[in-house]
Amino acid sequence: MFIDEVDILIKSGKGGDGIVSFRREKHVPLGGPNGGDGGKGGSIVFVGDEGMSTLLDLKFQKHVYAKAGENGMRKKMKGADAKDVLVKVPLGTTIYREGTREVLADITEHGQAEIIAKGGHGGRGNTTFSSSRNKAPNFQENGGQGIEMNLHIELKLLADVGLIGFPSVGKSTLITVLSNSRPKIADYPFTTLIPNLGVVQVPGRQSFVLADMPGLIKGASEGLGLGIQFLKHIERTRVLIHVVEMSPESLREPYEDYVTINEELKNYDYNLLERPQIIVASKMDVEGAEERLIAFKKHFDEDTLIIPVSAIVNDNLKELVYEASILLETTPFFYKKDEVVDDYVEYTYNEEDMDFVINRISDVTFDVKGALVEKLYNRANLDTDESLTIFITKLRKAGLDDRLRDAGAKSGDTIIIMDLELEFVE
Ligand SMILES: Nc1nc2c(ncn2[C@@H]2O[C@H](COP(=O)(O)OP(=O)(O)OP(=O)(O)O)[C@@H](O)[C@H]2O)c(=O)[nH]1
Ligand SMILES: [Mg+2]
Repeated sequence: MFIDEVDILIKSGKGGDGIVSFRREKHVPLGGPNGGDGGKGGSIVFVGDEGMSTLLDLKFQKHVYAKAGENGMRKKMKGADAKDVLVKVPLGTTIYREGTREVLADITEHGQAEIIAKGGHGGRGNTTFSSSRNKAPNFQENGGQGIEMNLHIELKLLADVGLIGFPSVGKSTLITVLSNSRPKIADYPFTTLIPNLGVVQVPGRQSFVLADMPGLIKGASEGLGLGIQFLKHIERTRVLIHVVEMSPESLREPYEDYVTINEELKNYDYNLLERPQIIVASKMDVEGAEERLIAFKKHFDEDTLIIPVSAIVNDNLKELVYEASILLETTPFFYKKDEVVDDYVEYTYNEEDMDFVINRISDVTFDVKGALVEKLYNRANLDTDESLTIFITKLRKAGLDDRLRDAGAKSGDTIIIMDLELEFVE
């Protein structure tokens, strides 16, 4: 089954909490702190895998969770880090944040790894907090929260060259003889239902990825047949091999075939017709093919390159592969005409997003929220005065006082931060 769109839920692991613990030894009345740090939570990492060509695995998985880091332990022992969860996807996979459609990653290379949800950091144990001023801190830090996110994932296969043409003209047979791909072909016309990719080796030149597409029929660009569903997979190809059957068994007229397919490409909105095409006259071993080829050629001028081939008797295939690789070298990448760069927001982690949001809820009361506040709050264990002081000091260092003043706060006003009620002191 070929799946090119899925929605999944991912959740990275929470970091392990640091702990408070003190050394207890016989004959030593006051042991020092020995609470260990928590381990890191597992991240969710997407990795490009050239061996894959569908998002089928994710379709069934529905959600991907990473484990939490272990809590710290006594004797300064750090909790174990949780393993990152690697999600393998085919090249050409784009990962969007569901809803906003923000692009989180575009996977185009084998082995390319993108952290989509980072695991929470491990919280510090009280050992880490001991200092000359405070030799016996009785507070710790909780691990950072994991990130939960709904993702929309889309696949547009990455191939350099695409095979197009009517059904049964010999596209799958070609990819089989030209590449390492082994799609299903039977003696009876076995229609390709999903795109296949194969790597074509070109002696002395760069190899390229060839895509075998389901056959197109008239009306494909309007959704007839498998057409539109798969046309998008040739959006990223740079060169098209347009296969036109010369065997009289096809019962259609080769030039009409050629025009019909080009018409479909034109009606599809990804500039597909602007891609350079290599016209391949297929099944030249069949009787009567030569005559049809001569008639076909009359519609073109002398310079048009038409390569007559037979996949069955291996005729002219080297030339075809060579021409394709030459064309590839001189052809730029194509983009959709109306591809608006604006709705394609590259995801970058921005420190400023982690700021304060201050709301004046009465004349003398201010509510402080924001990603930074939440992050620090989740990390702090606010049971002790000491950790409360640390929490507030961190907020002040991040510029909270200035922001409160900008919002109109005066000495003596009430500041609400999560479930804390504090007084603003100038
Ligand atoms: N005589 C001859 N038959 C061929 C040649 N290439 C393919 N065929 C036959 O044509 C039939 C269709 O070939 P496929 O490769 O499945 O055609 P396709 O273009 O992939 O068809 P769809 O997947 O339906 O679009 C098969 O029976 C092949 O054996 C050739 O060069 N010569
Ligand atoms: Mg096929």
